[in-house]
Amino acid sequence: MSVTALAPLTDLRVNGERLWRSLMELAKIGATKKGGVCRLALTDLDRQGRDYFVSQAKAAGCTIRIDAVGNIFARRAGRNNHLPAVMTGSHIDTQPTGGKFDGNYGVLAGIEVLHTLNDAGIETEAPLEVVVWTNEEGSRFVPVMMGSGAFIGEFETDFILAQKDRDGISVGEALKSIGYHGQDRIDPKNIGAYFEAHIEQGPVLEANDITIGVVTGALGQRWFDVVITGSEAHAGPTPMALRQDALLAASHMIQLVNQTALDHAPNARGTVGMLDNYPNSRNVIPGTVKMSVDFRADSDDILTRMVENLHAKAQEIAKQGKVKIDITQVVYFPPQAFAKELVNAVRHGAKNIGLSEMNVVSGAGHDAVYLARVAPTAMIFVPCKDGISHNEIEDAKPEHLEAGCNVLLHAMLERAGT
Ligand code: HGY
Ligand code: MN
Ligand code: MN
Ligand code: MN
Repeated sequence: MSVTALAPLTDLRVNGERLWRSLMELAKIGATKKGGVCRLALTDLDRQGRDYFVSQAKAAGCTIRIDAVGNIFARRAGRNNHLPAVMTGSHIDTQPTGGKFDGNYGVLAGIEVLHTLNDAGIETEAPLEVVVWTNEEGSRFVPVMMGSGAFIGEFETDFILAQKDRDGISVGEALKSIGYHGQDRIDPKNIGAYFEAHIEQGPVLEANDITIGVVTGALGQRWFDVVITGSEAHAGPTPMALRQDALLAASHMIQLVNQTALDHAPNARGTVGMLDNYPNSRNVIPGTVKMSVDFRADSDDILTRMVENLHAKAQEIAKQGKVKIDITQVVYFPPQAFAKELVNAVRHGAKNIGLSEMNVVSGAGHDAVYLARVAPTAMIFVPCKDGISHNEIEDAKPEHLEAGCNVLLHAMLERAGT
């Protein structure tokens, strides 16, 4: 982008209290007894959260556009609106036992940047956009990072609208029911830069007493649905040798997923997060088990080797248990490095503000992973308490959230020009 970025207004700072207040306001929508948030994608609670974001964005002087998969683009005009927008954002859908900050922080930090610029009467050369991406979590609907993936063309819109949750409700039906099935077409090639602020969701920053994580990239991920088919039978008369016990086979698969990750240490991850046992009756030998597999690694080759091992060993488990094991891939994206020029802008931004910083690799997936395929992209991490996330006790310090938002402000200003 050929904008001569003037020296950013280095003493400009966001209003940390206003940011914290907005986070606590949003956290009320889907608040759980343990202090977390359950706001699953495209539920009525997600609608309420979206409505809150739109009201905040409009109050900050933005125009709103919504695309066909419900991504919300809040746009603050610049002097030259033909320039590609400088974009930030994240997600407001949460895990069932989610926290106040995962995703929500990146969205409201973007709004806080706009409020700060408005208060200071600053007009940027390029327009700015704050985005809420649909269904980043992949908890109710797969694939994960659904909205940003559709936006950059990783998924066809019709494919996404047809995806169903466990109750058979499609994304298209859910979007219509919450009134966020948009028609606007936003060009993914017209983005000058994308920044995403996020809590680290791991222990590294806190353990090193560092305020800003300069995110150099994110692990690759491959998710699978596994269906194990045995045969229901009576738990009493059926001798052990004659059983086709799907849950016993699942127990071996769980061990296999765990061991495969351990065998590819130190940056490989393997998790079975979801398991449905059928018929789930005390005195019936389980006939069917449906389970998830979440593999992650910092190299595509390692991911490939982990998956090959999974398939090979699963067939041995199937043979031994006289069951059938079907493995279907539902998510795949390779490890993603972020743009050096933007990663450096985040680092310099932190240093200019006098904040401690260090390089980190994200173990979590983020919408930034897909945006990095169409625009220069970088992420800003801040610590979270005990590195815990995807847990209702997720917590973060107001001063860290404010610091990350200041880095976001200056990184966006530098890119957009004033
Ligand atoms: O699974 C992830 O990495 C993200 O939280 N969706
Ligand atoms: Mn997140
Ligand atoms: Mn998450
Ligand atoms: Mn995520």
